[in-house]
Amino acid sequence: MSHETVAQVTGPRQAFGMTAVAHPAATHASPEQLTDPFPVKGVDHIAFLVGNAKQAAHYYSTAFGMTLVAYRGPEQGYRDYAEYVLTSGSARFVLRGAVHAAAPGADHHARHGDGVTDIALEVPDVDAAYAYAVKHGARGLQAPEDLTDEHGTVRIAAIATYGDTRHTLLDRSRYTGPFQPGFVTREPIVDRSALVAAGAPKRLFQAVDHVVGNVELGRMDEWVEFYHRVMGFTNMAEFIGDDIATDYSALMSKVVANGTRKVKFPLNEPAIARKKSQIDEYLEFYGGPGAQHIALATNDILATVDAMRAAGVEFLNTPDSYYDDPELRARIGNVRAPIEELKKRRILVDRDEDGYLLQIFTKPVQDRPTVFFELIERHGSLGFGKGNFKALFEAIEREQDTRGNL
Ligand code: TYF
Ligand code: FE
Repeated sequence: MSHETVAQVTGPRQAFGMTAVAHPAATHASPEQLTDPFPVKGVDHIAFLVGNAKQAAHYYSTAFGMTLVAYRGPEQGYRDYAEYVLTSGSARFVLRGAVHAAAPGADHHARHGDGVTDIALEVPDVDAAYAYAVKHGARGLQAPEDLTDEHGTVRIAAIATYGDTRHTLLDRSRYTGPFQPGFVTREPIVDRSALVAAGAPKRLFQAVDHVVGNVELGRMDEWVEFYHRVMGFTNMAEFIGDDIATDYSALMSKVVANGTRKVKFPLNEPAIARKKSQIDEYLEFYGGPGAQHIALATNDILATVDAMRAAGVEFLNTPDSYYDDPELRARIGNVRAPIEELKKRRILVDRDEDGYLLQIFTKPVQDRPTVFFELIERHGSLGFGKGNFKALFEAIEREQDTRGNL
């Protein structure tokens, strides 16, 4: 079976699903809002619950080049958690750790280990978004409320998604503080100016490109339907279907995206194959559905990989044969770096009708084989690297084998 059958791409912009409905309250809305039932500006932040947020803040500063900008904890009268906010371009991570045994919600960490609790979305109208979602069957976790301090107001609400994961919906357009009311400004842990003077990039990545969810066997289509119904998201054409899932991928995948295609959520479910699916492994070790990987958009993947490797981040390996394959070389044509430079770093490359992309995947970033990261540098391509799925899944399986999944 050739690579081309892995994902049947009929044009990345082609979508089906929701009929566009104007929101009744959107009287002064832009033309886009008038046709988008659930306007979203982008991913506001990703919140992680971790065992030790102080050390995680160090890791994401030293290894991912992120900048600590804000904090809240017991010092601010916030009794249960310490929370560190780090940014890199428009990407923002909130790292939260319980500071005592009875912190409400801290059992999430005992169950799941380090993981993503919240994929927060910035929306222009929190009340409209929350009302639309709940009306269409979302479980409301927090009704809209204002958080206010001397820097202004953040309006915030939250709905549940797969597993114990939530989507906070927030509007920070009337807020000038470092993150949210209650947080104080913090100085960076790493002074990048010295590194930049020595030739390191200013930032290792600029944005969150997509966030992938793993759900249980047979439930992917329900979650695709959830995002259609509750948030007006539509399918992107790239998917991994039944026909090829059992051959080597051991997963099925569909991608949903918001009206502007800025927010992209691939959803995976396990497929029955020769070995235990990587998705089953995740579900077992995470203790249920959750966020699997976060793709970070970089404009210089070569420099970023070099900097992260130098800081000790481990990436999946890709065999020499991948780069020496004449079929790949012919299909890829000219990309911005010599293929030898990509090979040296084990960076994957894929091309479709819109352009090409460069990508690489880390190994899991905690003891459990659960959450990992992707770096992606896009040059026109809006896809997810379908031509790389075979090489990628073989690399993931080799990694699974080291844990005894033979
Ligand atoms: O997000 C994607 O679809 C790609 C490919 O378990 C991928 O990054 C899909 C599933 C998976 C790992 C990577
Ligand atoms: Fe991805």
